[in-house]
Amino acid sequence: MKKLSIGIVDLVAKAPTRTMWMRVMGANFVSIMPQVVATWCEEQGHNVTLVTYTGRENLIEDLPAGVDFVFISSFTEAALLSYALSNLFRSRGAVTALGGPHARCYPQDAQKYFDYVLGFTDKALIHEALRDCAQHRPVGLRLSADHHPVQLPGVSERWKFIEQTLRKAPIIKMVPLLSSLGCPYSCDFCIDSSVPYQPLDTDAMKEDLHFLLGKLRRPRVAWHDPNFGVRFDSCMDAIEEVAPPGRIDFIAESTLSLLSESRVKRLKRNGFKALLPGIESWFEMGRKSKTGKTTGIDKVKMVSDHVNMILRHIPYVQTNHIFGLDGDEGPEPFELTKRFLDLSPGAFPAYSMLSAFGQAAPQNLEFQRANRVLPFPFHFLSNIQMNIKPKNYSWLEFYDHLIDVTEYSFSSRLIFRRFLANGETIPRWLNVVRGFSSERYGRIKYYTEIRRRLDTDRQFRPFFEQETTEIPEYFVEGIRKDLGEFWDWLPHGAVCHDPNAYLLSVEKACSACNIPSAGAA
Ligand code: B12
Ligand code: SF4
Repeated sequence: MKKLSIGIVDLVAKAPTRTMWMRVMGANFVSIMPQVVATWCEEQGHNVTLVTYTGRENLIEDLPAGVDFVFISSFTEAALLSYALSNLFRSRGAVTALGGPHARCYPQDAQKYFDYVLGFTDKALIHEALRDCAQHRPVGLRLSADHHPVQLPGVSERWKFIEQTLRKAPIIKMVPLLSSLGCPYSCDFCIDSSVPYQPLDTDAMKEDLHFLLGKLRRPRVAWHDPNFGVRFDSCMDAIEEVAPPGRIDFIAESTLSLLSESRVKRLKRNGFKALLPGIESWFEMGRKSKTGKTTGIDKVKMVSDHVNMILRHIPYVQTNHIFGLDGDEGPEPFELTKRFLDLSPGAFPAYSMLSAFGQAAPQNLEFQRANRVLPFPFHFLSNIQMNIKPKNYSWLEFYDHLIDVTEYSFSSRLIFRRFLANGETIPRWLNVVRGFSSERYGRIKYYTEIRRRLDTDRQFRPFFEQETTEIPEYFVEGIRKDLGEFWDWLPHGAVCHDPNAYLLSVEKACSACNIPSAGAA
């Protein structure tokens, strides 16, 4: 097979940016798969250049001239940048492929702009694409493995790609690892709601940790498992076997139901410094937070006790909450969140709006059937802009509550209380920087502007109320400004997408084989 020049671009940022938060933390938000794909390509003898884009790099100069094949890894919020880049590299003769969350969620749209759109990706799939290495236009080829790979290249094999990324992180340097894929829970809104839990080999995990201990004085590991610690004892046994207590710092996303006090103490002994449990709702998902059928203020108190217990042992706890769920009504969900913050001042709250990311979850079919999904440009879809019409709120009510709870959460008073409640220096200051930079000057500013325009911008209400699909100029202008020089490469029509493409594809498939489509996913 011909030796190819391969470029791999990991889009951590969605556009050029110089914010403090991205400067300090951007390089720590890289994905594992671009490094994995780079390793698989090199194994085949190809020349590989991996660029991690944190918003400051020169994407055109950093890839070699005359590159044959470009893989782009993109979240939906960076989809428009990825489309522009694909167009640019195609114009220079390259074949392009998209992978990552956007490719899994919106394959029908991405096919218009890429030669290949990859879903679940294993080594065989990458080899297949490279063997073919052909233009597929105007509609790209959709490829997917049956499931996630059963094994990934270890840290030693990925080291040169990891090391180049670590050099971009000025203060805090994290290495991403995985000990499992998928999840045994099935939260309706989640991309993993129907992906079976799949633990990875613990021997490989031990090798990774052992290798890191030989390379870094005090490694920091971010577990990218959707839900870390489902097989708690085998994971912790593996860590304890190779890493002396306190030699590695760990961060993990885990459900509250897995975090009993004895386990949290074991995590502490082994250097876990940050945990990100999902609370999601005060009225639903009790199994996940181990609160059973308890709801409302009683659930707030139970969860708060649990979170405070964790905070006694672990210095940084980010609690994940979702607003706009169909079960929510009136001011209560927002007020309960404020009470939770009063009771757990050390927790950093991360708010997501209910979002239907294309075909991420079967539940999205219901939203599409009910015609509740709005065609907000991808650039704004990052859990911050709700793209589903709320069931029990008008948009005005929803934004009023949202602004109120976010202002409360990131008021100087609460940022200060959080500072005092956090025990260690790095978590303390991270919370302050994040509170001011990304939340106060980022989110609150955005929500307030949307709310203001719902009253004053003549294009807003008709779009939000689904009387028109015409994207308000405010959003288009925002994209143009953000993308800068890449705007000129954005293919015609790419700002718009069909929010019901998933439903259409299911109905088409069902009519082709004559199976009734109700409930099909
Ligand atoms: C770990 C994680 C993070 C980590 C690490 C992020 C990262 N860069 O990987 C952190 C905490 C930093 C994070 C941040 C965010 N996240 Co996040 N995150 C996850 C999580 C829990 C696991 C993803 C994971 O690594 N899985 C393991 C990998 C191996 O599986 P996979 O992602 O499915 O990948 C498979 C294929 O997609 C493919 N593939 C993946 N990447 C690539 C790349 C190439 C080149 C190729 C060819 C193939 C390929 O191969 C894999 C194997 O089959 C998922 C939820 C979930 N349960 O999956 C959300 C998720 C991916 N995150 C999400 C979001 C929205 C965000 C944020 C925008 C949130 C925010 N507002 O800040 C940021 C964006 C960060 C960024 N731009 O990099 C959404 C993405 C939806 C979308 N369509 O964009 C998800 C799906 C959660 C959700 N809301 O449903 N996240
Ligand atoms: S527990 Fe987390 S990863 Fe698992 S299905 Fe629910 S939201 Fe997704």
